[in-house]
Amino acid sequence: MVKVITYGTYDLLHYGHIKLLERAKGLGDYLIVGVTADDFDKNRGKINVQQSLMERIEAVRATGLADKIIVEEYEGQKIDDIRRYDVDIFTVGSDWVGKFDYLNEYCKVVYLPRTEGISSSEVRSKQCKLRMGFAA
Ligand code: C2G
Repeated sequence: MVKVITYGTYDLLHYGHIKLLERAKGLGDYLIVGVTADDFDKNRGKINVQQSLMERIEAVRATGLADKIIVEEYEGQKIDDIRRYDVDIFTVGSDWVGKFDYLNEYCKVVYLPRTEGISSSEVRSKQCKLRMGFAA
């Protein structure tokens, strides 16, 4: 059985995330998704996250693509997870090309092309414009 792992914040889950998860699942037989804890995101500079960890986990669960969902809480956890779950493939979007090459020591690393034209920031800003539109 080929085990695949991927990580993300998955704030305001959109089709870019879903396409990534679908392709990650397609790389193997069993997909583990690591959802970032709120503090972990703050520490890595992601301060605009709108949804709580539980909401983001629930959104990933609802896709039906994850066989297992875990929480990413600390720097260096990826290596621990790959060992703990006996992972064969680590994958993430192409916005991270090169950043996770160090994991090649532990498993295969695959960068999947990012979906163009959609991001959590865009969804957040559209939400904001919509709210302002209603208020006007
Ligand atoms: N993604 C994508 N296309 C988009 C937006 C995101 O393929 N238009 C991918 C990202 O490359 C990532 C996943 O969807 O693989 C989740 O994206 P984010 O929630 O933005 O998470 P990210 O900050 O990339 O965290 O330890 C955390 C991970 O390293 C990745």
